[in-house]
Amino acid sequence: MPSGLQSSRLPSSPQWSLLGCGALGGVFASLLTLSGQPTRVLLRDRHRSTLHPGIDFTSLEGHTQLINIERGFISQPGQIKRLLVMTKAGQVVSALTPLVGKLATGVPIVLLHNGMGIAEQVVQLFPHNPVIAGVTSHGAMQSGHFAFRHTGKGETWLGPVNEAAKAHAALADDLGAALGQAGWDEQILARQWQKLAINCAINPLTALYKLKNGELAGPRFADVLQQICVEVADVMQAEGQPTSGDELLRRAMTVVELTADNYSSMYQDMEQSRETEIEAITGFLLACAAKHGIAVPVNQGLYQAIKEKS
Ligand code: KPL
Repeated sequence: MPSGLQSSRLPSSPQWSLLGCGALGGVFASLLTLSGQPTRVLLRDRHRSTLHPGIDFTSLEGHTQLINIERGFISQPGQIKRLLVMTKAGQVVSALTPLVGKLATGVPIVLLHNGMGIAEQVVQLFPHNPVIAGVTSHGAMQSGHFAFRHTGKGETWLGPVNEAAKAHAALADDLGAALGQAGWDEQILARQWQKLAINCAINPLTALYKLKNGELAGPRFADVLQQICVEVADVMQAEGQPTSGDELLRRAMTVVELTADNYSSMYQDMEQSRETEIEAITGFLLACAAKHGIAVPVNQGLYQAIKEKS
């Protein structure tokens, strides 16, 4: 059963090590630090020679402050007590691989990225660690070198990927103390699918047409959004996730409204010439569709268009 959303503040907690300091990683690192929880960012070794100022963090209310944050490097990670992985989906495995053999058994690994199909690979890499999957609807933007803006307050849900992770529901309480809301849900797979559906609907279209999320509410996108959602619903049903195209469309349009002024992460990635998460989002959907022999032509077309433009 899902637990309620938590926002309790715990007196002291083990240090968070954050892997991946992009827009969302930077915002989470800032919010965790501001909540008084010991936090550091783990950078890749190629960043050793780069200048690392403090984090220039702009809150939802528009207040900017400089946050001093401890840094470590992946080749010499020191003692990791709990690991929060916030790299892009496509970089999770390569970022974690150098930590194989260096992470103590039992250290929880929390994965917070868009898309699906990655957590299973992490369980194979770290068979003796609790692996936790998360979904979040917080909005974030990177506005410069180590400069991050929190652009939307959302919910965060965590849940176990493997058996060992089931003992770590308290991680959601600590995240909740920093983010305002976070909850633990044993059925995290269902939430991952719901988020995947929203990402399939919003991310490729906003990236291809260079739109803010809210612009998808216009009448010219009504048909394509409905087709995307019907195809995703077909695949979800085949995967044992009961839903309908209408339900997914309603959820996607709610997010379009709530994040109307935001640029999707895929839009931001394309603008910055970064690798997008299309493989873990639409690519994952296409792989599941192929497994069940389901045609998903609209999502297929969007996948190809993003690949060609990237
Ligand atoms: O998760 C998102 C993203 O941009 O990746 C959405 C929900 C679409 C919000 O922008």
